[in-house]
Amino acid sequence: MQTVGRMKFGRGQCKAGQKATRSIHIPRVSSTRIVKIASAATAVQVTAREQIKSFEQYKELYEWSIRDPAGFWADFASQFHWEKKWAEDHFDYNFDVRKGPVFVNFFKGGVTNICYNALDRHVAEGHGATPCLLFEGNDPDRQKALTYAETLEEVCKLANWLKAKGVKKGDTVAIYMPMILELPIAMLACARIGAVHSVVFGGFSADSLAGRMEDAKSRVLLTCSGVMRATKSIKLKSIADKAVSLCAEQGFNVDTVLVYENDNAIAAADTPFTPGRDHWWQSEVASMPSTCPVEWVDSEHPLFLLYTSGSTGKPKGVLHTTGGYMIYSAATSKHVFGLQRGDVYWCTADCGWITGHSYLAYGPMLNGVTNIVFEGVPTHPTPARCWEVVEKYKVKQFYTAPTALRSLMRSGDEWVKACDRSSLKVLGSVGEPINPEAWRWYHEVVGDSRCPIMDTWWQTETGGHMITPLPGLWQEKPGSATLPFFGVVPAVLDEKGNELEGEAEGVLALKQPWPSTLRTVYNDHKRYEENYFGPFPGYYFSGDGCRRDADGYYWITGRVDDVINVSGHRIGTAEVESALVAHPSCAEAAVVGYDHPIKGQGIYAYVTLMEGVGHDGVGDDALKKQLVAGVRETIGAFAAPDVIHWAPGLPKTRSGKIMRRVLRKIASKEEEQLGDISTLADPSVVASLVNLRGK
Ligand code: 6R9
Repeated sequence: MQTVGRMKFGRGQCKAGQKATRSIHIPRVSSTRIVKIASAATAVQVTAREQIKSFEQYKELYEWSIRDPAGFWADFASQFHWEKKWAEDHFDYNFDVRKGPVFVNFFKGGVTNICYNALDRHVAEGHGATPCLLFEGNDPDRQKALTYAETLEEVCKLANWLKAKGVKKGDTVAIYMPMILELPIAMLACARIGAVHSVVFGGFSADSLAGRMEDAKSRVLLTCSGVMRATKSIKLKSIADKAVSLCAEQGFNVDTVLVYENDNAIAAADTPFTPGRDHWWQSEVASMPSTCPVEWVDSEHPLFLLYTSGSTGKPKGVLHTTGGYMIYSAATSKHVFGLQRGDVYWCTADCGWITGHSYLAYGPMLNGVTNIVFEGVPTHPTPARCWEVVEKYKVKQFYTAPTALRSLMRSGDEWVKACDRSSLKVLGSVGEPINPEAWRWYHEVVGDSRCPIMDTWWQTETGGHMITPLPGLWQEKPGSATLPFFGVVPAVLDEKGNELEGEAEGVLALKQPWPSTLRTVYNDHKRYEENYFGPFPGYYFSGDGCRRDADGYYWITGRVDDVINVSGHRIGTAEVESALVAHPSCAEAAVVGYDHPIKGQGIYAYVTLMEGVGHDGVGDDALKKQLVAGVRETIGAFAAPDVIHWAPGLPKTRSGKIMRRVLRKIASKEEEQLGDISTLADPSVVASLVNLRGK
């Protein structure tokens, strides 16, 4: 592992692939950081509103998008409904903290509504009968379908219910639900009335849900009785109740809870219910009027909050706004997946993560496609499940995470080959670097060597794809996200913030805003500026390392901060450490990532016990179990450490800083490559830690 300044380079999966047929020159842009760019008055020959047919066309459009973002994005936005058009100088920004507060505006002066554009617009254009949402249950016999017109009615009913409960424009609404149709419906209902949704992934614990509701001041919570995931039932409402009590203990009252009865998992009779505060979805929402006027909002009106992990303990509430997010999620969905109205598209991500926001709830519906909402897991009842769903609905575009592919790949090719996948045209990957072996399996076995693979690099903060291939327009290389999308100007920086040209390795930063740039960290603009714009003034700092090869292709090498990526889920090591330290026997904890064959990275936790606990700082298996259970309780099951390593002492510098580099080497059994450890206060700690491996 290489060290650049304070930052560590993560796993290097960036083996050079085959030579690309063409190389691309990414134009440099002006270094002026405070800019106001008016729309170009020149007549435009090309447009990104149509399908893009050649690499030359991409290059032409890309150059336009960088030279004149205001004009380029206005052209794309013109196909949507705007109650009021944006101003001529709708785009301005400052990315340089030295010059004043960081801000980004797109489509300033414009007034619109994303729910209107995702639903009403299609109905108004005569596509109300097109299937919009297809539900595929955990149990393969459970399915449901809603057309665009029916989805609109459901959204309106819920929007009316929310209004009846006093939810107003700008209020935040927490959503803690499994992958059932009511989840995207709830998101759209909030957007319809200008409320800001804050979806909390159904795998999070009561503590995590409570922290998010409190931070966002969400007085209304939409939830569900429970869910079946494979053969396991999860009582979501019980967890939600605990979260509401935790909020009350902190003096914050969640006063309205709407509960959907998911009776195949947990019936109403088995669901805790507090009359007055709680309401049953099926009985109250169904009787609401099925039309609801749209709340027209300014382009920069907040659309949603989504909490994500960073290098410090407290998750950040990433805020996205309406107009820019709408246009960027629509544009990336359209071009990256080649979407056309009526296509059957399937993204396996949960709406609790950004992928489920941009590439399930919003982007695809803005394009009028048919979206599958999958409640289950890819291996239930058998590892053929995904391919059976592909065959059943004739899925054209399929978007999933490398961790799912690695686990399916292990189950053998026969599950895939037993199903008809001839409908597939485009395959996508997201969430973590895809190792070339999984890439090839995806391409050759799943896609029968016919379908291009879109390895999409992006983040909660970017709201949409940043670096990604476009189908068939240039040659992919297994493991590379390839080239930037329109409007995206990547830069590879050295540790001092110098931009590296040509072939280079460093940290990945972005030089100018794209429409769905995060606008702030909720209630903490200072943290936004320090975290994303502080490390390299003038740039958005991604937190990822990358390499650019001779063809200009980007290879993401993993996080360079204290964030680990487990099965595509971002987890802050500091969050796991504070959950471990909450155990009365734990004096100190240090968490690092290590290579895991299925999850990409696993969680490796070093634990120092309190004086008098265990023998010579070594505990027993029961204590390990308790520590792991504590993390499940505090964060959620997906953050449970894979390994607990007893650490009577941790490798610290004389100033008391833990040398995580050393811990990573010991976790990956590479202690012979420790490098210089002379700055350690007590170098003998290393040998004693190595001796305790597996204890
Ligand atoms: C969309 C999403 C973001 C982090 C990101 C990076 C990793 C995502 C990737 C990828 C390599 C890809 N990441 N896609 N790394 N190749 N195609 O996952 O958002 O949950 O915020 O995670 O995930 O490390 O910084 P989020």
